[in-house]
Amino acid sequence: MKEWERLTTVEEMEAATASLLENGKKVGADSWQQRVKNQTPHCGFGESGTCCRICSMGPCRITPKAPRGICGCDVHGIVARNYLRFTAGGAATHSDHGREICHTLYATREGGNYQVKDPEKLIRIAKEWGVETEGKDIYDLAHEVAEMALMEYGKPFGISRWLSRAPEHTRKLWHDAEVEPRAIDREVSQSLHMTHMGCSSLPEALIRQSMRAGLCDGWGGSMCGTEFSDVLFGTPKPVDTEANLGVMEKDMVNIIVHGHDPSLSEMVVFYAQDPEMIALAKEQGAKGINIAGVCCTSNEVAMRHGIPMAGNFLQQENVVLTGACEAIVVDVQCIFPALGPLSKCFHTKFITTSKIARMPDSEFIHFTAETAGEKAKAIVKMAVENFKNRKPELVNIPQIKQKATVGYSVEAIKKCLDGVTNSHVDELGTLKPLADAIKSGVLRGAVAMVGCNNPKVRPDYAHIELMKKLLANDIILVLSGCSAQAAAKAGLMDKAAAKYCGEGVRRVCELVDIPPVLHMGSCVDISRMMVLASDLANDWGCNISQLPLVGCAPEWMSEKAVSIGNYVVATGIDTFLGVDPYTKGSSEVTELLQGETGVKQWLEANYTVELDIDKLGDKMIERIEQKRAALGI
Ligand code: BF8
Ligand code: SF4
Repeated sequence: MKEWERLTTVEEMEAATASLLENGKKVGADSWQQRVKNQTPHCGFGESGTCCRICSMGPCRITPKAPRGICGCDVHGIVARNYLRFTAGGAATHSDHGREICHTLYATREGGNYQVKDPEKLIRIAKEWGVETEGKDIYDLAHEVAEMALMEYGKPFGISRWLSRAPEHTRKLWHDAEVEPRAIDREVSQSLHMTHMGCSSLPEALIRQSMRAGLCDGWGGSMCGTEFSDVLFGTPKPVDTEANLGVMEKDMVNIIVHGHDPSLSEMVVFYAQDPEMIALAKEQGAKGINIAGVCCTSNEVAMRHGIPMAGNFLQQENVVLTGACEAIVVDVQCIFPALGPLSKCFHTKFITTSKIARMPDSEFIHFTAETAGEKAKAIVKMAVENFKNRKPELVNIPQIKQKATVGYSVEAIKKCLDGVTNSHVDELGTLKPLADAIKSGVLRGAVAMVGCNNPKVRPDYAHIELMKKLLANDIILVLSGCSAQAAAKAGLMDKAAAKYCGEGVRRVCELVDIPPVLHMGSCVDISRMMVLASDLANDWGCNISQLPLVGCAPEWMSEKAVSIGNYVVATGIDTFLGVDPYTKGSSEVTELLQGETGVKQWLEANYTVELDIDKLGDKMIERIEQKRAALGI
């Protein structure tokens, strides 16, 4: 086993958290660590998915003595309905984020708040969608494509436009399994219809729709989110940054951006660099303005601007507990309502900006595309003017941080590979060198590791330990979401970390000049991974399900994660979970998701749920080796 001495350990991160919790105690702050204690043990019915409350004859809870709900629904129907509703929640959330981005694209204009930063990508997508681009003003084109994208949400006929990016074989599987997503809103809405009292209770039908609802996210709403964010704000390319709480600056105004939609964070980042605002910060006694991120918003601005990452999901309270956070500015998703009362214990301004995520104890500054500039400036000003209210005796910034190189969009990965091999075949490059490295065994395979933190798993430990184990076994990683931030905090996104990996990973990293784990972005950016897998299968000449590639979400917690899991599986990629998705109460649903006769038969991949993290790693390695053996490599 190689030494990983350059890494920040989970123990060091936990020690930092402990010292911050002490800080919190001084002001009577609550914490998730305490609330977990209050909430455990969790309800066994909820955990196994066997409680139904979709009509007011219930709630019905299934036990050996009461094997059916009042309407007669059995445990399998109840578990499957709950699973589909969970998926629909996630698909709706990602897709609505994507919709907001489409609206932002529609609001672009020359010299306006929002502009087209990557016109080449816009033209590429327009051509993909059969739009005439010749001689067209780029903003006219942006509006036309944005409107087409918005129609994807509610078009009455046809299937998602984005499906044409998938290999022929995958599309046929989707068609034959009747899971091709149609309009995005239709799949979400139909999922709710199917799970209404007195509709579907047949597990197979509910799990098929769960796949379809997932696909409308990954190959629909999320893909809109990713692709048009690139058009608006630039397609990520490798950029250096830093990660962990040590990125907060004692002598500067610290503004934390948190949430998901880059439309907000991009503008806040822009106005934090405004000379007028910097001068104001200096007037207040600060050395300047420091922006850092939490959760997926952090991934977005790190990938495009190198903005440092203060932390991931279960670190969001920590940024306030430092006593050095002037403002935490949020939009949507994964925001703890706890931030309201917590910020009141400090001088921190908790600023909510979206009508979708309203919270008590916050200051609401409604942010829209039309008013983005003035609102972002007002937010930055509010933070700057709050610097003087800081209580120096409460300032405690743990001095831990690591260097990271982030920004590996599919385009960037291809460019890095091209740089080495000179195999430039077309405008967009090729993944052939990656395929060759895997075929030759220099790399054994790849893992897409994604997802959240969850107090049910020791935070970040599963992510980091699994990554180390896979890297030692010459398996390369692509990451997104809070998993990516776990890696960055540990130091695994520092190119220097390559030397601790297996011989093959080390050689590839040094040759291509990449870190051993590649940051592909936020959770909507898992759509990038779907494109990567599709292109790799095409360049390889095999099906996606044959590739020595698996997905993994060891610490997942959100509905979005289940929606993601479903579209990753439905795309032909076996997916490994470290937290149970509330399905263990039904043997039939478990078989459909994890066995050989459900999704595996329809879509050539399935789930593995394994709560022992070491075994989870072993199972992934075993699956990758099985795929290699089946390919004869
Ligand atoms: O969408 S990984 S905790 S921040 S849900 Fe949330 Fe999970 Fe983080 Fe981004 Ni994704
Ligand atoms: Fe109970 Fe059936 Fe109503 Fe669910 S739908 S709460 S199982 S009666």
